Amino acid sequence: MTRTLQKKICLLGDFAVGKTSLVQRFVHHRFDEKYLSTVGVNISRKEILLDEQTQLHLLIWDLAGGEEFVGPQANYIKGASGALLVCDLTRAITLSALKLYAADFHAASPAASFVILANKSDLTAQRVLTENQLTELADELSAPLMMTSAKNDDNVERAFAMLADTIA
Ligand code: G3D
Ligand code: MG
Repeated sequence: MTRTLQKKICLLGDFAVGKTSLVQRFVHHRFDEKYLSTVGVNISRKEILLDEQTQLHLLIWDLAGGEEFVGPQANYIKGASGALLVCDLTRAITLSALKLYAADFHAASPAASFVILANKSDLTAQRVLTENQLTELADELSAPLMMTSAKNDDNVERAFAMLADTIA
């Protein structure tokens, strides 16, 4: 006997940290070098086999840039079971912004889980965020942390799978 769960997750993070690229990589197995600014909300669907009995249908909500995030009453964070909090290793400000996203999200969905993604790990020469800064936020939010590269397909599948495991 199999059971099917359906869960909504959101991607949160500042403009251009790589949210859409991560979803593209995870859902479609590709990375689009061409820049496509997200307008509004994109909803993608992905089926994950959690174990032999359980199939998870993930509804992945990819939000527009940080400046369009309108707080806990926003429909797109309502009903979400979890969120990927994405920062860009080459821009320090994108890490501090995650506290605000986490607070708004938590206010709307107190039981929801987070996984923090430090994206663009391929850009080693431009990296500014330190291990300490990252683990400090991870400790504060009690959330796991993963270094990802949507470009090189590094840890992307594992990051989504980690969130899927915690919400299922
Ligand atoms: P957003 O959805 O968070 O706004 P996007 O971010 O997915 O649109 O990505 C913003 C820019 O970062 C894009 O580049 C994209 O190609 C790039 N990017 C995303 N993920 C990675 C990554 O892991 N490594 C590298 N090197 N670049 C990445 P442009 O140049 O088009 O702005
Ligand atoms: Mg986007």
